[in-house]
Amino acid sequence: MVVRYSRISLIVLVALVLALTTNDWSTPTGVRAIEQDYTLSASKDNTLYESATGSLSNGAGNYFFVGRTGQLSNSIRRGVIAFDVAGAVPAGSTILSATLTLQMTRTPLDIPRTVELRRLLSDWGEGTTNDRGGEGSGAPSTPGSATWIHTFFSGSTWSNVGGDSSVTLSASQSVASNGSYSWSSTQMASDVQDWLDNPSNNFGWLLLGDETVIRTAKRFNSRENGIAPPVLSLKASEPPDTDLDGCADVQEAGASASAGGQRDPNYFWDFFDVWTGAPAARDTIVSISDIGAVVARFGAFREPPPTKQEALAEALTPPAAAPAYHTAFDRGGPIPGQNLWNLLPPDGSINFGDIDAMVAQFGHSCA
Ligand SMILES: [Ca+2]
Ligand SMILES: [Ca+2]
Ligand SMILES: [Ca+2]
Ligand SMILES: [Ca+2]
Repeated sequence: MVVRYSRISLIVLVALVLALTTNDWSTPTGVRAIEQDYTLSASKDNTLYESATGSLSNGAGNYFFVGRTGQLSNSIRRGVIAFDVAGAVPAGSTILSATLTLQMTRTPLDIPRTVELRRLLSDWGEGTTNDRGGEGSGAPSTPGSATWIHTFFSGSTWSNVGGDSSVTLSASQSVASNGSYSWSSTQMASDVQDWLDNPSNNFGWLLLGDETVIRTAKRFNSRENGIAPPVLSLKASEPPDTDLDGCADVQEAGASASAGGQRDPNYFWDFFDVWTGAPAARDTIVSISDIGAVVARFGAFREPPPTKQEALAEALTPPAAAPAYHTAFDRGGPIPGQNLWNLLPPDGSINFGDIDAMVAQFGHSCA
């Protein structure tokens, strides 16, 4: 018995040394890229009403406007709208497409007019102004309102009156009579990607109508409108999990160990989340269920220990019922010189060392 144990230990040691020296266990088997759909409501919207003093706004109104009214002066209207992308889409995702859908509900003429989207380059406020009636003329600006000259009434101003926007066109759409209209382009997807990756750059879009002649105005339902408010529809691929251990690459690179961080995004064995439940699944949290599942296979072993290819292929496959040996429930103990929960690959035996390893990761979550 003693002899046999020593032989296993020797094999295990050799396997570990081999694993450490070649680092061959880290080879990823694939990249997860699951597509998800997101539907975002606007976080703020408003109208910039042409006014040299910035006296007008309508952030809490039911509508916003683009183009020009029939007024002889101060007829220009521009819409501003933003969406909290980083609050809705997981960090590290790739934006595949972006579509803005607006309901147009009033226009003096059904003539088609081009409505452009351009990225805003300064932050701005919604304020609390709530115009009455058709809302085409605006109402007195309240503190924090975006206006023709203000980003935030009355202390902060745009660099350029009428809003600071990108010279790059994000999208354009012809808008004629009342109805639903959508804007979509690769530039919009790229805008949204930047807002996800750098939320401090997210000031939304400026909406520009035809400002060459009067009576081109188009009125759109705002986020305060109970009917058909603005919607930003996104398609995104989830952040890659190169080693398929359940923690996204960006999570593994993070600082918080309990949030999946301080790990290797190319190494499967550093997150000890095992198959639990029926149907068996890895739920991306190391919980009491995981410890129970290891305990249920306590004492199971395989001799000789699994090779790299066997171990990884098996770990990614739902297991047969306990107490059979299965590599997902096995680790080789802490990696020398690293945190207790940074673990070596399966050593072929499910024992106290594995329970210790799991306890060291208890509560760690990549959900
Ligand atoms: Ca991973
Ligand atoms: Ca990993
Ligand atoms: Ca789990
Ligand atoms: Ca083990």
